[in-house]
Amino acid sequence: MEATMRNPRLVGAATAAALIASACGERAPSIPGDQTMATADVQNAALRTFIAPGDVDEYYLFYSGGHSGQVFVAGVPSMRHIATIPVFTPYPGTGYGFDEESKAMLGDFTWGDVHHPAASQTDGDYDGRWLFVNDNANNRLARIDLRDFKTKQILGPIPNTMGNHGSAMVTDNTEYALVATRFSVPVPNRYVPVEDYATDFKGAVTGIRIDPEDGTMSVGWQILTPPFNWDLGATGRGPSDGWAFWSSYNAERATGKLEITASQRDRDYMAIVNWRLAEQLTEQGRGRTIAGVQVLDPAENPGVMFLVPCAKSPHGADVDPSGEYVMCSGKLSPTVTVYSFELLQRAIANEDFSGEEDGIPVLDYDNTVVMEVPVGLGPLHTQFDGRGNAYTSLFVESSVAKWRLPPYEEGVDPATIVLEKIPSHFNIGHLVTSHGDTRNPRGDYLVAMNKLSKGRHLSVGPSIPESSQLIDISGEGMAMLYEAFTEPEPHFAQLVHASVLNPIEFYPREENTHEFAIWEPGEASVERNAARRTVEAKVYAIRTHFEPALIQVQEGDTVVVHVTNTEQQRDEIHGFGVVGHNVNVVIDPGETKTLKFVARRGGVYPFYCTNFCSALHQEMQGYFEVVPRGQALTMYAPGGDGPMQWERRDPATALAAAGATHEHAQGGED
Ligand code: K7E
Ligand code: CUA
Repeated sequence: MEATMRNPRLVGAATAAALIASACGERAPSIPGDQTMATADVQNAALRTFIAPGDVDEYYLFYSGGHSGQVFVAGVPSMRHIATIPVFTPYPGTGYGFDEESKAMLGDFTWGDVHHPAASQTDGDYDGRWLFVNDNANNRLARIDLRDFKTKQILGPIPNTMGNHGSAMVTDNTEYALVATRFSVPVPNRYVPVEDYATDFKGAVTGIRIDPEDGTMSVGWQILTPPFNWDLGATGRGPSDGWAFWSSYNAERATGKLEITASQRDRDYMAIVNWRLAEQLTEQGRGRTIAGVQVLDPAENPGVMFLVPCAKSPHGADVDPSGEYVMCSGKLSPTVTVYSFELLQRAIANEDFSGEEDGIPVLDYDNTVVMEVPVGLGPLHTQFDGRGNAYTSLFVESSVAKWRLPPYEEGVDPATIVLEKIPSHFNIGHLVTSHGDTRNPRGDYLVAMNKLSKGRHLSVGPSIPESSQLIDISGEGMAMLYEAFTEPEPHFAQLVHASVLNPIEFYPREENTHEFAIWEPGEASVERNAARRTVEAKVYAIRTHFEPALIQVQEGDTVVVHVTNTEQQRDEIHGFGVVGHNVNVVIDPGETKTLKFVARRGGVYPFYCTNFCSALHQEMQGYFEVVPRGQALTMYAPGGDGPMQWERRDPATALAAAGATHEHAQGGED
């Protein structure tokens, strides 16, 4: 034990038991990197984060996978990775993007850029139904069903939208997911020289309507905006319910060297959008139809949108749990600008305007701001603990600042508002607290998602993982607990208490509505249409075989296979991979999936179960006989038309085999 403690490289990887056993060492162990934790802190951190084998975590952390196009799921406090949910990117691990159903959802794209997951809410708190995630790259929004952790819908590309970054945030009762453009383009998109950017390019804010029953997304309304770059937004709650807020950079309407040209002004804008009014105006037909969407021009629809100046080149916009305070982090200003919603409304009512942009009133700054909180360098995003505190990520300072929310006493020294800082390693982007963007933050954990981990892990060459650090915020002071690494690249996350979710363990057979599902081996079939050169098969899958195990087709045939995994038991997943044909579908218990390929080359090609399912998993295989052109098929009637004939397995033998391996694989549990 002593030897372990002396080797700083091993301390981070040591088990809690080892750390506790060696707790009485005299010197504090150092954690790799620049951070030194006292022995007592290490012990506390180990105890807080150690989840014994067989125990489960308290929270789900859903963090976006950035340009990997996925969502990662980890347990908190252990930070153990539990699942990857593919959304915009094919993922052979779950067969996503290989079956016809998910291929259709992905369309022509094989990647997306996921930044901001938003968990559905009821009465302003997570309800565990859906997770909406944006695609910054291809202007889409996806819905993941939290009942089975699967992507169910990809909406888009959303019309009149370029770069869906300011997205997704859901309204208090998930009436809408709101999205906004990062890039501006001519609307409708056509060629206009970029030198006409300031006058002829437009951004847009869009309300994506969510069906309250099944979560189906559709484009509701759209507001055309000046060509600012909308960064990120937040929805109102309580007094600010019905409103939404977005930060923007490039109030200069500049192009070219944006790092200079878009950083000229001392202030950019926050947008204040009355989404309920946008909904009403759209119902009244006040929009112009562009690319099939009702688009509102805010100049012609007063009241739908306002602007207010905010700290220079802001990044995040956030709303506190009460809904009374709205804030904008000034990336290039060491402050968070805090507004009172009441003062914003008063300025709107009194027409207390200091200017306008393309007919959109700009509210007076001084009469709406409560405080410029001097949080530190490079503030990006803010979350809350429900005890009156806010936590802002400081990219440049590589730390998290904890500060006090208003109301403030008269003449308060702004410096005293900032209570504490804790270093993060390094260059933190987003942070998330438990239920941190709801009415009821839980105030126990904070996860810092850092952008530049710079080797706080075993070296894996130049392509470096991202670091996420778990911070305890339950006490007076913040305490670093744990550090985990992921593939690129988490931006925002949702930290949802496990009690909110109730995922299924398998798909009940009665729910399977797939047209070609089968539940008995006798229903398995292979049909060839000689004239159309197609073969369509219904395949039955169960431990430890496919029925049929041999499918004969003719070279050049288009082959469609519907595979049903007839298991009704947790974790009995089967795959169907076809060697040499770039096909692998994975079918969960009770699920049916369709795969399709063209049998281009004569020969014999195995198919096999790709998901280890039982002691006889390796035996779960079969063959495609691809009979060369001009050679007669032998398993069909002359002419190669109609049903394929084969000798079916004796169901009794099959069941016995399945039962035997079942016991072996499951240790007798049923
Ligand atoms: Cu700050 Cu796209 Cu929300 Cu990344 S964004 S960090
Ligand atoms: Cu079925 Cu492996």
